[in-house]
Amino acid sequence: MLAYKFATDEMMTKINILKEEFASIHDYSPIEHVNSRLKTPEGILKKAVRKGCPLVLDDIRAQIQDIAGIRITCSFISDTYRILDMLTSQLDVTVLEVKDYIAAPKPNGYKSLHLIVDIPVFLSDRVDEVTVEIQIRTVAMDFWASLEHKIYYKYRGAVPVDLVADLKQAADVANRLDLKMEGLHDQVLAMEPDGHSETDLLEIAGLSQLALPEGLLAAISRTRASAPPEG
Ligand code: 0O2
Repeated sequence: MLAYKFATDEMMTKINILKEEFASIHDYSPIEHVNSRLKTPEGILKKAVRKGCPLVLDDIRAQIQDIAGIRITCSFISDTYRILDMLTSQLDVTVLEVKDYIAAPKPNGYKSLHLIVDIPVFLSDRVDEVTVEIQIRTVAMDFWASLEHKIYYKYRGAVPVDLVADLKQAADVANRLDLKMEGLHDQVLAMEPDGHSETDLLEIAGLSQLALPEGLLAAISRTRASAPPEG
């Protein structure tokens, strides 16, 4: 379990670096929230029994791929694929599987991108390749999945037919919201290609007369724009 904890910590560092880099350089982060969890030994055993996996450590390690789990929530669908590309292109990340439940949702309406990777964990006497599952989805998909998960557990899997139909309908509504928000986001981006107009720079009294790099002026302008009003 310790190796899974270290692997989670490593992946979380990678994801937080991407998040902070985006927020600082691009003034926007495709990542809204990140959280992680380790499956409990009881949860691992239950899943092993459910999947018919032999209760032997090596088999469990190979077949239960979400012992270490990370969930990334994004604002827009395009961001989920962007994050997937950024993580899968890192040299020390070995991609085992990508399950695209956004392009091909589960019959109940579940949508999410699942990325299963191996990551090296450097221990005192060896290097272990440890599997981590990363679920990447939008806020709307996450909202739906959390509620569906609660309902599923409340009814111990035997969810009444009406509720199943309502949940499917809610998943469709969430998808329409995602598409609408993405469309609005695209419109805003098309209006302001770099998010800051020329006049922003000129409004910085005095600074524009100095021979400062344009990028620095833009950064100062952004900081001022995002600062709360004085007084
Ligand atoms: P928990 O309690 O969240 O940990 P497979 O090996 O592909 O046959 P597996 O490993 O279940 O089966 O893979 P899958 O389908 O990609 O699911 C992995 C995890 O995704 C699940 O873990 C859930 O967290 C989530 N998930 C998958 N399907 C659904 C769904 O329909 N609704 C919700 N809310 N979450 C889902 P666990 O261990 O099943 O559950």
